[in-house]
Parts: sequence; C-alpha cells; structure tokens
Amino acid sequence: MTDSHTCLQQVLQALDLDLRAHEGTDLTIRAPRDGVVLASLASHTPEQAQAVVECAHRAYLDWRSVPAPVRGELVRRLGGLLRRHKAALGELVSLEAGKIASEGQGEVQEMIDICDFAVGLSRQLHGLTIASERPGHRMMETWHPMGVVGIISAFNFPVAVWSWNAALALVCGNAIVWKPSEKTPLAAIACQHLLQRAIAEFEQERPGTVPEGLSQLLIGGRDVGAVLAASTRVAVLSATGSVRMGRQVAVKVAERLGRAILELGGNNAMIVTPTADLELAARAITFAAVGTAGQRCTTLRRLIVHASVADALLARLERIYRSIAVGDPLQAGTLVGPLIDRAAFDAMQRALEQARAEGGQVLGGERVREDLGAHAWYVRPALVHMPRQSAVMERETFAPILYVVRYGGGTDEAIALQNAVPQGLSSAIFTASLGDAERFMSAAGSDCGIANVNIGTSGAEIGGAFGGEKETGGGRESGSDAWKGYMRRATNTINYSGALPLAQGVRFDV
Ligand code: UN1
Repeated sequence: MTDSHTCLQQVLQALDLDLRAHEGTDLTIRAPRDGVVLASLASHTPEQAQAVVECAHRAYLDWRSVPAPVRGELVRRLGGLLRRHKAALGELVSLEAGKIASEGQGEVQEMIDICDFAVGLSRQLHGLTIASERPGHRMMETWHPMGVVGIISAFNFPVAVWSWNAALALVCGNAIVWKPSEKTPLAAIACQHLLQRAIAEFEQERPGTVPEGLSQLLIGGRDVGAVLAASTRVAVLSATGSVRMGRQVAVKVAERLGRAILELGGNNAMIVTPTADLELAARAITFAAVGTAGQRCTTLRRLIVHASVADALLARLERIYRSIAVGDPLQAGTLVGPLIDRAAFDAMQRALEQARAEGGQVLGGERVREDLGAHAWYVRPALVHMPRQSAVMERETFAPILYVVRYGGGTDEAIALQNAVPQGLSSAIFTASLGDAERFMSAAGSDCGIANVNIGTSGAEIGGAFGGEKETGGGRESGSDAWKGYMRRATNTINYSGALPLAQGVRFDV
C-alpha cells in the first residue's frame, strides 16, 4: 500500500496546489487509512475571521448586481474544473476522510451535479405573479441575494456539502465564507483553489466582474465557527454536523435574528415488511449501514423488521457482515474503510457496551487491520440484535452499528417505532404492498425529511431537497426549491391605475 504522504504529493501535483501558504502548527491532519501525518496547518484567529467576513460583505455588495445568468457562468466554470480534476480531488477526499475510492469519486460527482443544477437555476430564480384586488395593480415576488453565506461543514462529506451551499449561494448572488471541519481542511483548500481558478478564467473573459473576497476559507476550530454564528454580517449560516454543534450555532444565530440552515444528526431507520424483497433489502441495508464506514448523516442505524421475515433476512445479513471487505479505502475491492479517528472508535465501543448492557447481542464491532497503522482505526461493522428499541438506539453514534429490532403487529407499529427518536433525517421502507408504501409516505407515516420506498436511507440525489426534521434541524439544502434559503423575498405591488384605491376598501380621503 502506497504511503499516504506519497499519495498526497501526487494529488497536490495533479491539482497544481501548493500547501505552503497554509502551513503552521495549529492543526495536525492525519490520513485515516494509515495514520500518517499529511500536513500541519495554521488556524485563523477569530480577529482574522471577522476581517474575512467584512471583506466578504464588501464582495456581496458588488456581486448582487451581476446578472444571475452571468453568476451562473462562474459556477459552470467551477463544474468544468471539477470534471477535469475529479480523479485527484476524489482521491484527496479518500485520503483525508478515509472513504473508499468509489465514494470519494462519487462525492466529487455530487459537486458536479449541483453545479449543473445551479447553472440552470441561474436562469430561473423566479417569483410568482399574484392577482391584485385593486384595479390597475399588479403584485409579484422578486428574489434577492441575502448577503454573506457562512458554511460550516463536517468531515464526512468534506467537499459535496460545501458545493451544495456554495453553488446555490453564488448563483443567488451571495458571497461565501467556509469553515470546513478541522479534520478535513486539505480537501477544502483544494476546492477553494479550484474556485479561484474558475474565477481567474472567468475574469479573463469578463474583467472586473468578480469582486475580491467573493469566496473565502477559514481554517480552524470552534472559535472560528463562533465568529460566523455571532456576526450580524453573516446573513445566512448553513451548518452541517452534530446536534450539539447545531444547538450552539442555532442559539447564537437566533439571538441576532439571523437565518440558519441546519443539517444535523440522523438516526435513520428502515422498516422491512412481510412482503419485502429480502435479497434487495439485504443489499440496500448493507450499503446504507456500512457504506462510508457508517459515517454518513443518512447512514442506516436502526432496522425494524417484521418477525415473520426477520430470521431469513438476518441470516443473509450476518453472512454479508462476516465477509465484507474492510481495509485500505484506496485498494480495489474494499467496501469499508477506516473510522475518521480514535475518538470515533472509542465512541463506537462505548455505544456497543451500552447496547450489551441493554440486552443487545453484538456481532462484529471489534478493531481490525491494526497492521495498517497504530493511528488507523478500522472496525468490523457491528450488527446488534436488540430486545427492544432502548436508550442506545435513541442517539446517533457515528460508526457502522446497525441495531435490529423486530415487530409483530402491523405497519403502524413499525412506523411508530421509527418515529420514536429525537432525530428526523432519513427513513425507508421495503415492501411490495402499495398500501404500506403509501401509508409510510403519508402524513401519518414517516416524520423524516426523506422517506424512501425500496431504496436505502443514504445516497440521495442532488435534485431533491436534502434535510430533516426535529433535532436534525429543519433545514433544506441542495435541490428542489432549497435555493430560497439563500435569498430574500420582496413582495412588490405596482400601481398603473392613476388612482389610489386602498386595500381592504379602506377610505382615507386627503
Ligand atoms: C451527509 O452525510 O452529511 O444522501 C450528507 C447521502 C449523500 C449526502 C450525505 N448524498 O447520503
């Protein structure tokens, strides 16, 4: 296996990226696949962060007046560069976040997809025309940029989640300031570098269109994120991460009556009904539960299976779990890479201990492949048979743990179990019954932002709005009309009548 440092040098060369300007002693970045130190970086101070936000605000004041389709042209160029550098950027994601190669590449594809979507959107951004009660009047809605959009992203989707926010925010006329996870700043530096290149290309054709500081990066930890949350200059703060982080950020943003888009924890379940195609279900469960080593916010964490099919399904799953390829994420054939770090491993072990204490029977979950490095944390994914949905199942543990409970009654019993947790991101049902599927998607069904039928909980396309309810935070990103979160709506009433009739028939003669 090639040492991660060597891989990094190749990737940096392919991206024409020099890290020297970022070097320092504040953050040590390790490759999860072998524990090798990739880089040591300097953090921004809160004072520097404040200056960055001010600069972004000045950029917004110019960018907001650039026609939206022209703004789209910049995002089109970013998409072009991402297409050209997909292999290298995807590999960097694998190196820094520990994702298997195909998922690293898939994440860059997700960026390309949202760029395409945003370019189309840049010729739309349309409001309604509304019937006026007054003669000679017209009412309409106009959508305008908000200002500076702050983006806080997590280690597990180090580039795609930024791009959902960045591509939309830019075509919507905002400036962006990004604080990536302190575990994955290298991928962020690479994205910022590609965007700067897109800007340079664009400026050659349209000199003077892109203001200085339109897109900026903040490397650092909580104190830097706190500046984004507290600054009234940050009109929208889009934050992805834990419920704990989201709660802190949301309170700060609410205090100044700002706008937050929150995409927080998921504790996603799948219901398998008696009519489900078990072969298909087993494959979907495996990808959703162990893909990305269980470190997606959409990861399947709870399996609610009807007693009549439980033994057959679990026999299949146990076979898969025993043999699934855990190892170097850059090696062909690997399906499960490492956890991000030791803290993730410890949290997983604590959850498994609690599950045992609550009567669970654990298959897997132990550390494996220690030969790959003392600082590399690989685990065999855990399948945990629980006697009932107990406390450990009510929280999200960011690791490949799949808890299984059985239900004996109707689909409503399963739906109630599914909804009985504080989070509400993603959910799925496997069934051949139209009635069960429709019930699951109805108002009395899944309470999540994503409710799938005969598909797992993870791996959403960018065309749909992405996000969830309850402790997941209520925000929506990516497709559908999520762009409205990055714009403000003005209602315009235009009078061409030559008279001045008042609404609601009010008389006010002067
Ligand atoms: C996340 O884990 O924060 O639906 C995002 C999915 C991916 C995005 C996950 N498209 O699993």
